[in-house]
Amino acid sequence: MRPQKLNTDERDRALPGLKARGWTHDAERDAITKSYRFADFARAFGWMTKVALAAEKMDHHPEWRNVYNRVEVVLTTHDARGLTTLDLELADRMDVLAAG
Ligand code: H2B
Repeated sequence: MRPQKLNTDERDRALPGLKARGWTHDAERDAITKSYRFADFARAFGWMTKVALAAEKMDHHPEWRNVYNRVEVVLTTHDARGLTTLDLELADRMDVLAAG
């Protein structure tokens, strides 16, 4: 079973921690977004490669855009039309991998 869309309480509990780590909630899409900045393109793409492998294992994939050393990420669960625990997990993985 794929996780269900977070309810209001679950979302309100998750968001403060995410906001403290640089994530923003897009209420219209019920998505979280973050812009990562790395030293250069090689670091940015190296991180994307690690995230891609983790995402594939989770069968949960980011929407993202890379311009040189920046990666803009949007996480939401398309099947649920909003945030699920999969997005929280992937956000954690991304931040851990970005920390090195
Ligand atoms: N990624 C995201 N972000 N949301 C989904 O709903 C989703 C996904 N669904 N990756 C998965 C793949 C689904 O399409 C496959 C068939 O499991």
